[in-house]
Amino acid sequence: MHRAGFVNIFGKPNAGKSTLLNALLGEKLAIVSPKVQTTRHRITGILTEKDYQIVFSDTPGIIDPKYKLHEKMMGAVRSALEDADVALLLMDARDNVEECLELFGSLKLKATSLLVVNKMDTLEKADLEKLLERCRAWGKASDVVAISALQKKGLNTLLEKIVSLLPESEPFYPEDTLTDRSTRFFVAEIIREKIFHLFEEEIPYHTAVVVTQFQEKHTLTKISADIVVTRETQKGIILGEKGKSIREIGSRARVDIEKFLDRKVFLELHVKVRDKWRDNDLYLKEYGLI
Ligand code: GDP
Ligand code: K
Ligand code: MG
Repeated sequence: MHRAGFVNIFGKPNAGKSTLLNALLGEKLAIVSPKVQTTRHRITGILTEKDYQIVFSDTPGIIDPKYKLHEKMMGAVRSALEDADVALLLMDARDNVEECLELFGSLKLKATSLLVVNKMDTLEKADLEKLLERCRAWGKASDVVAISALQKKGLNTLLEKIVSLLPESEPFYPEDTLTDRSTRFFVAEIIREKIFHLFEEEIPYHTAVVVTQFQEKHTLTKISADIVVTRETQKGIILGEKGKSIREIGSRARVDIEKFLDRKVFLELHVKVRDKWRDNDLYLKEYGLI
């Protein structure tokens, strides 16, 4: 019998959704950083084995609709909620368990769910046992699983439980499909990840990355990208003294893009100022955010 279905990963910012998706797929699909709200888009990763295919989605963290961008992100969370076969409710083992369970309960899920306690590596055995007992007593999920996405522990058990909850179905995608996202999208995400790693506080949240040129030449791929910010002062910060910062973004990003494409890359970055891009539908559309 062949099973196939859609599985969405929910959880508060920093629960480890992107790390889990990457661990399950074995590729760096979703960017990971310790900052909240790193993930702006739904990212799909497809795991195909002989007798099952799972289409995973990482959803943006659940947050306040403060800007238009946030409203769109909430829309993505809701649409993910509605079309999953199985929802993974992911919590950080160190978070307040009652708050997490209340949040998950408030989603009023119709889909079958698995309560997944991530970061089990951070707790002592006895504390973990106590936490799992509380989670089992909750009763709103089909099952409870403890994992460490970072250390790749408990993932096989998690996969077995997911598969057992999927409907009988033919695969949805050809077996060699890893994602429904374009290469350009991943390139932009890799550049955005470097900005998250290099700059403090506000800057990354005011930044979008758009790949403007992607050309496969004979021995290398030539890529140009715009880093879009909202103010001149931010442009100055991204550039850095004598262009030092943007060169650093470029060289770090190039290393990862070359790994991702398995090709030599020539990367050119430009900074553009676009006042209030986060509140402008046209820009959001251009950046693929809506
Ligand atoms: P997301 O916001 O839910 O997508 O979370 P990320 O995947 O970006 O992870 C947030 C942070 O938690 C990163 O610093 C990860 O390295 C860390 N993290 C994720 N999974 C684990 C885990 O199993 N154990 C530990 N100790 N840290 C983890
Ligand atoms: K994060
Ligand atoms: Mg994420």
